[in-house]
Amino acid sequence: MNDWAQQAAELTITRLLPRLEPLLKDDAHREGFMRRLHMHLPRALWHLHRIYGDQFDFFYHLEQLLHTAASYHGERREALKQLDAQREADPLWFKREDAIGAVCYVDLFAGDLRRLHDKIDYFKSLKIRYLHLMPLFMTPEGNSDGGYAISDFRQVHPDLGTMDDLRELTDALRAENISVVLDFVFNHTSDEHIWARKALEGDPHYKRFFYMFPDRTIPDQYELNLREIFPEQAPGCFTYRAEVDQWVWTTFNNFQWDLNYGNPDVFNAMLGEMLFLANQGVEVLRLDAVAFIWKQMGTPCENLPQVHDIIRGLNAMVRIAAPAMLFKSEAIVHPDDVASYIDWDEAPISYNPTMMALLWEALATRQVGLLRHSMTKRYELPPDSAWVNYVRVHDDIGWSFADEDAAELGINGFDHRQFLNQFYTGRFDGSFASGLPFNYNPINRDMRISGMCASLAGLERAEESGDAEQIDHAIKRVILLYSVIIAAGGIPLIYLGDEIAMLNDYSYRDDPVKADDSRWVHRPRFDWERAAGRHDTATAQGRVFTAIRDLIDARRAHPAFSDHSTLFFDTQNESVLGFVRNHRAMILCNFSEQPQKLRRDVLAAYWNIPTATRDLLTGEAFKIPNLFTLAPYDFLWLAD
Ligand code: OTU
Repeated sequence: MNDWAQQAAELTITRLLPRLEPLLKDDAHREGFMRRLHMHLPRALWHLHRIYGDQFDFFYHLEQLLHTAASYHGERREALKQLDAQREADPLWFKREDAIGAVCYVDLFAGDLRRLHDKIDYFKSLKIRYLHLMPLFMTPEGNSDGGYAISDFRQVHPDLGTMDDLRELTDALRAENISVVLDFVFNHTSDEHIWARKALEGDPHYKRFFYMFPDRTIPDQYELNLREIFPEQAPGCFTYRAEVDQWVWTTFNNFQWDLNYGNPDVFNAMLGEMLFLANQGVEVLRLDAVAFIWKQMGTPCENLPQVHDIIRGLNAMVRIAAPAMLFKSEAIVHPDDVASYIDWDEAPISYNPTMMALLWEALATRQVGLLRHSMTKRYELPPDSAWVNYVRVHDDIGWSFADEDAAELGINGFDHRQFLNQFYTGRFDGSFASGLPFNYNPINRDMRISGMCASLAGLERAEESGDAEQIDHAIKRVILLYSVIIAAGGIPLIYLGDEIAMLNDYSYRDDPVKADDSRWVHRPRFDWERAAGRHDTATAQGRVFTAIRDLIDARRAHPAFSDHSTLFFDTQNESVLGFVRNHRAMILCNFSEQPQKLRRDVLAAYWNIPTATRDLLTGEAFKIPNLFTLAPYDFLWLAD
């Protein structure tokens, strides 16, 4: 940004103000809007000019954008404007030790939006502060990619309720200090979205909302460099539509049409959808498949620089109109690219897919080297941003660690991924895991893994064999992984069902709509009967639930767990992960089924050990001996 953008923004405001006046005149919060307009428009203008500056009617588009921002601000309810003020005063709420997250499907967890009210006590029992509800909008009948093919961003799927229900729910959750997170599926719409339908009718305005080609010439050129995301169920990146005799860009399934952000009308329309959701009380938007939103011939069309301009432009506009709303990026890509989206002015929070994948890698190998090495290099973020750490979500596990990180330890990334895939599909001798392959690509032998946390951690096999020690180990593995994400800096995200150790659900195989997508194996209906046993520590669900609840309580009780610093270090034991939090707490986690020895003098090199240390999980004093043992899959949280 420079003086030019500053001056251009001021000129734009002066010029367009008369046209914004009617929208703002009854707005009690006009002043705040104007203050933020002066503050953020230069930024918006700078980024938008980089991508749309060569359009002859650039300032017309800018006027449209300001119009969109002012009108949604005008419609924003008083309660949400108060929230705006609150968040402006305390923007980093998501970095506190009480920032605990959870994610669930409305239908699978509660039935519908109204019945979700009855589950608020359950969220409260886990001290949830951030609740991601999986896509809940209108979709085509049948396969809708689990809700990620949206036909109308302003209509709740009738099976789940109405927009009024959603608003009521966000109000009820906000009253309990729970922020609602929704997906913003903005790389594509379903082919039943009104824009796609108009395009199919041949409407030239809406044809430009998508990428449409008269024949295969250009698609073939693009495809030379494109990655297939779903090579099994949706090979290729383009889909022929006879209605218009055109090839449509469809990165994901053939019914998911990529939006064309080269067209500023798309940017403006999507800003409107975004602000509409903000006005329903949504506080965080998960930017789905963010890497893919800009295309350029001769490139893989992922993580291009223009993607950042678009997100930063949207960020600036949202700051003006609905500053309580935050972006979270969903980029399951190379760790450098994951990091490229994380910034206060872009996406302040982001999934941490590298840590997720490497937690599973460490469990399989019983070695924490790669996890430690990658996290030492990559954990630190700009101070006003945070990771969302997770063990499982609704998607597959992709082994998206950096090959160069692996090579630095003498590990061949390709071979290691082959091993991990064998291990987690249970084909590797001695594996404890029951996972399923997801989208094997025979050309590059790439594959991802589906499965519930507890099944991948060995509970399913152990229960089948009835081996008590194996059952015990499996339960401990689940708890161990959650202990890492709950202790680490950022928002720990519980994939609901994991906390009661739910297992794989193979019933999707009988449903023709789901059968070819193994991710459904880890999207079971929440088992409330199993949950009823969650306080009984003689059961698997009881052990996992109480452990996770206690970890959350321990985290909330100590300032060492706000997101300030998380320093990974070498414990001099290849099976034990160690990290120090805010210079005040030390976490030690044994990733093997063997007891592991640790030395006080090694730990003391990374942590100025206080005279009186406490085990935060038992609450008791713990004097660190010169040499001590961590039991199989055990962990310690030590602090002053
Ligand atoms: C996201 O994930 C969603 O989380 C998926 O559930 C959707 O199917 C998909 O977008 C389409 O909307 O391919 O396997 O590299 O991997 O964005 C998961 C990033 C996915 C992609 C990721 C995508």
